[in-house]
Order: sequence, then structure tokens, then C-alpha cells
Amino acid sequence: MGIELFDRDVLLVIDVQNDFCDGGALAVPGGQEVVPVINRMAGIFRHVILTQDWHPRDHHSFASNHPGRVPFETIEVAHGKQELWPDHCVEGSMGAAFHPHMHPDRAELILRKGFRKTIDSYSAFTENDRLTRTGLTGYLRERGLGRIFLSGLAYDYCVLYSAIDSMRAGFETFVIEDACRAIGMGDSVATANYRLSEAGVRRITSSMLGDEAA
Ligand code: VGL
Ligand code: ZN
Repeated sequence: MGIELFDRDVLLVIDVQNDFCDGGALAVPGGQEVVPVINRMAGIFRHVILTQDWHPRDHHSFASNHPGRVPFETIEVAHGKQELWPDHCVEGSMGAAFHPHMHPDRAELILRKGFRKTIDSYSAFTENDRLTRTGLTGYLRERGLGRIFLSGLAYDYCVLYSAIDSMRAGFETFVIEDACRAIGMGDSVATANYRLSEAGVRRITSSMLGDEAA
């Protein structure tokens, strides 16, 4: 069953960066496999927006900045829980660069997130205090852009949070499942599936879009 695309539809590509691909600092298993799928999708959407996870070296999401803590633990911070990660996507580093086969040429906007030392940002729309806005909603509204189709890394973190916030902002929202890969910590994928359904986000496959879609 094909989905007809409109001129105002946006392909939102989350964090397809070296550190989230195999061999990277916070590798998402098979992360680089999304690249050819996203490149094909980028050719059929009128609008493409990329995000880039972009942290200062002393970022509080890095376990290395919390003595006695190790990656993949969760701590309590002023605004709630924060997972601790290996150092990743340090601003300006090779790990923070887009995967070399990802072609950002068609991107109209590259949005960086997580650049403030004491707050992480999984979502492309709202930082992890759930209050501080990235400006993406305003950008989309001001340009009259409409439905949001998500792809990228990681399905169970930044894609999940971005999709939920996109719905909250009032955009009809889709996640292109085969254009995503998950970190998979504990039951994070099952939880993500549940939360996406609960939020009203539609999960689709790339075969439902473009010329091949029947
Ligand atoms: C992400 C963990 C930490 C992501 C970013 O892009 O999903 N996950 N920073
Ligand atoms: Zn990060």
C-alpha cells in the first residue's frame, strides 16, 4: 500500500554520524545500513532536514564526566533521568561527521542538538528537560512544511523522542522502519514500538514510498 507524498512533506534524518555506525564510539548495530535507504528516500522527498548530535567534550551525558560511573548507567539529574554514554559526537570530531556515504547535499537544514554542557537532547524538537526548544517547530511552521517522515539513528532514542515530539507539535508523523536501526538496551525497542503507537506515530517501510510503491 503506497503513500502519496506531497510537496510539503519532510524527510527528517536523525544523527547518521560515524560514531553511531559500526566501529564508532556509540555504535548502533548495523547503523550504516540505513545510508542507502536514506539516500534513496532523499531523492523522492522535496524537503530533507538532517540532525547532528553535537556535544562539547565535557558534556554531562558522557560517563567519563562522572567519576565512578560507567557507560549505559542511568543517573538522576535536575530535570530527570539521564543515560550515561561513552564519549561520542564530540563537536568537530570525525565521529561527529556524517557517514561518508550519506549525501547531505539535498538537506535544506542541518540542525545540531545536545550542544549545551548540562543538558542532552535526544529529540530534534525539545531538549531532555522537555522545555527547551530547538527551534525546529518554528522553522517547519514558518516554512509551511507538513508531514514528518523520520529515519536514522537510533530508533529507540533520538528517532523515538523526535517522533513523539513531532506528533506533539501537531505534525502527522511517520517512522520509516527500514531506514532506522536501534541501540537495543534491555527492552528499549519494545518500549519504543509501544510509545510510538501510543503517540499515534505510524510505522511504515520505505517500499511504501516513491515509484516502487504500488
Ligand atoms: C543518541 C544516545 C546519545 C541517538 C544520541 O542519536 O539516538 N543516543 N546520543
Ligand atoms: Zn548524544
